[in-house]
Amino acid sequence: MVVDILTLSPGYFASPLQEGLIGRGIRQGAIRVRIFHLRDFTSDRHRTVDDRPYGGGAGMVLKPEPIARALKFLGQALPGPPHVVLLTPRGRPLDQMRVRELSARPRLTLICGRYEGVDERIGAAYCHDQLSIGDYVLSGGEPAALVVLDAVVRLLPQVLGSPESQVEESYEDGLLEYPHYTRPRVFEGQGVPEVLLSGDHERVRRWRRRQALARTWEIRPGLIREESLAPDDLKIIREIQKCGLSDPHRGV
Ligand code: 6GU
Repeated sequence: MVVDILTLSPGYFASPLQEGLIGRGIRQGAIRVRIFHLRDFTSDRHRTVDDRPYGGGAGMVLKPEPIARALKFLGQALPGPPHVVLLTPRGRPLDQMRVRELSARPRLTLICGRYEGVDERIGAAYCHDQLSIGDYVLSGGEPAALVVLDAVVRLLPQVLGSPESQVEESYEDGLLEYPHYTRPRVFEGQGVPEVLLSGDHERVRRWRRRQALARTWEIRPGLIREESLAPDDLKIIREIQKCGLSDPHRGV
């Protein structure tokens, strides 16, 4: 997979691309990441990338021409057209389903907007998608590009250490994950739920499912679509609705 990032802060990416799973993915050749400075695609003496908004108001707007030039250049540089994504707080919310779709693309181009905005005509004419990473405002799309990259890389099958057990991870089945414990058995007065020490795999499985459902119900009820729940899960949800439950030490 080849990911191209268009940015006004190319230095921003220097160390994140060397670290962790992204760094490993790059070293293993599972993914190639290329950083392009938008200023390199300007054509005036001052290398101008932004301008005042039509209609007035505060802030500056990223001019369309440098972005268009960069995208045309990238389109030529490699075979196969890239999937072009504009990162903006006004985009559709990123979720694991979109991450999965993105990770299946052979080529991805991420455009880092600045929060004042990118000229609307870029989104309209050049972008397949506009994505936001959450309901808050960042000063630029660069952190969002790293978020997308991290989430995508960990799904690439060639990346060593990308978990096989991804179905158990938060969001892969639409639920938040159950709580985890490791040694010591007592930490600052807090124990470990007895069921996890029981060695009874079926009880552990049921407890984890119940915890996942309870946590999701409490913290992110919007993630639970009752019509798509299995009968067993629905039964658990009904019980949680009646008695409330996510204390890990109660209930199996
Ligand atoms: Cl993608 N960009 C900016 N500037 N702010 C954001 C965002 C993106 N997603 C959430 N907030």
